[in-house]
Amino acid sequence: MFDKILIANRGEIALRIQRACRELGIKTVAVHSEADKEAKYVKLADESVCIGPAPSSQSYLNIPAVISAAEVTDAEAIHPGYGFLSENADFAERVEQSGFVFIGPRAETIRLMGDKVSAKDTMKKAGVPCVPGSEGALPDDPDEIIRIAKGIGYPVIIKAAGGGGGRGMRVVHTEAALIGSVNMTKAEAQAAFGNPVVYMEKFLEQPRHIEIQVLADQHGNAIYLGERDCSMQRRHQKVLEEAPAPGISTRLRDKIGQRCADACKRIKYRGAGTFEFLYENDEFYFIEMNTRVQVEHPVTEMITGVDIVQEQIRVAFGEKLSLRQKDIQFRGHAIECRINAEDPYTFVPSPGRISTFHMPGGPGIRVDTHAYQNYMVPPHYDSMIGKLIAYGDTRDQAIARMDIALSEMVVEGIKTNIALHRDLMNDAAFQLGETSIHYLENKLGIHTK
Ligand code: MV4
Repeated sequence: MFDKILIANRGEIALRIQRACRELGIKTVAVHSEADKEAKYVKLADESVCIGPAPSSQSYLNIPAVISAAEVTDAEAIHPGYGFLSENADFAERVEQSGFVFIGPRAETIRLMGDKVSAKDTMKKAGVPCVPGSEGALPDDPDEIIRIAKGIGYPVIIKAAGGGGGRGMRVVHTEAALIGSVNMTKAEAQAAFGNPVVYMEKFLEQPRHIEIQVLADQHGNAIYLGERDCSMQRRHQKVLEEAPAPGISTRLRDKIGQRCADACKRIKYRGAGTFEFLYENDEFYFIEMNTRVQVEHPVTEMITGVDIVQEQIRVAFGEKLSLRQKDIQFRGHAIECRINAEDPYTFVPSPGRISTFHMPGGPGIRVDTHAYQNYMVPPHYDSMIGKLIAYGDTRDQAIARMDIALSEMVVEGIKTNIALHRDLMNDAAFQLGETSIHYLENKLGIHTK
């Protein structure tokens, strides 16, 4: 196994990766910005290197600084976590060219999935069901674009190949608005991503956002770890996630899961990955693939017992997956609430010093956080200060345990979204598992306007 890994990230995921390394007997190097000098995971790491000033552009996104830190500490591999450099193909390439192992897929896979047109084309060919739409990029000829939209049927959505995660999209309801919208999306895509390529899909009105977790090794093995429902979101920021997704049958899970695992084998995928789908009228439609570990991976760990981060490290080292598909059993239900330093209803960030910090406990409760009493939440980064995960034999038990855990949780000195999560645990539609990607924004609209 690796002797030493550099963790190119911060916050709760830096701590999470460090814990996985410890259990595997691997030494850790923390890299940090000047704003994160006092962080818990920096103190707990075997070694640490300051890689730059607070702004992430000068520290966590500074590729030469990260690679130099690996060189001076003699680390063998780099774990990128999520966000920052985790889906940067150029970074993955430079890590490997410098003689380190990138804990993630090959650079070429990251590049393929980063372009949403090539990602969709690849998955369609691999037998993964996709949203009906244009065959690849839209052509320049307006008449042809009009013909494609007619074939799909309105409403349609125009998406940028370089976008993803909700950036660079436009819904079109009528033929009269089509060409103007395409041209506007192309111009925005060029400005934002340096790539004017756009494609077209049928616009699904009330879908759920359900994703499939996969793991693949370098020996041709790939498995799926079931799905997560991430529909509860606001402005493309997930608020809570759960596994399994309410109402998905074992048969449908196995069918879509196997398609994803087979696609991984076909493209020689390596590591952990997530297939994002829109789910409507009992059908899955692929939209994008994430080539990193995700924030919400713990809900899958809770219902499968698989340590996803340890598996990432093992397969990066070249080991075979420690589990076969038949070893994977889905048991119980897990919910994750993202705890953010923000106003619970305006969502305005609320950095500052945490004066009081009490975490909940008890059966089925897991807390992944780097925060502590007197911790200063820096204003420079994402506002997530931790994740509260509740497991139960049933969804109702997981909700009840989450509500109790939230009631025990005390975070003072900054604002948090704990009150919003309590509200959601007691929301009738959430309790019935009857929500869509638009549910939270509609609910908040009614309460705040
Ligand atoms: C869509 C869609 C409806 N129809 N595609 C937004 C993020 C990006 N990953 C894809 N997104 C969407 N694509 C079709 N054909 C609606 C969304 C969407 C969405 C998707 C997942 C989670 C939250 C969302 C919020 C608004 C829109």
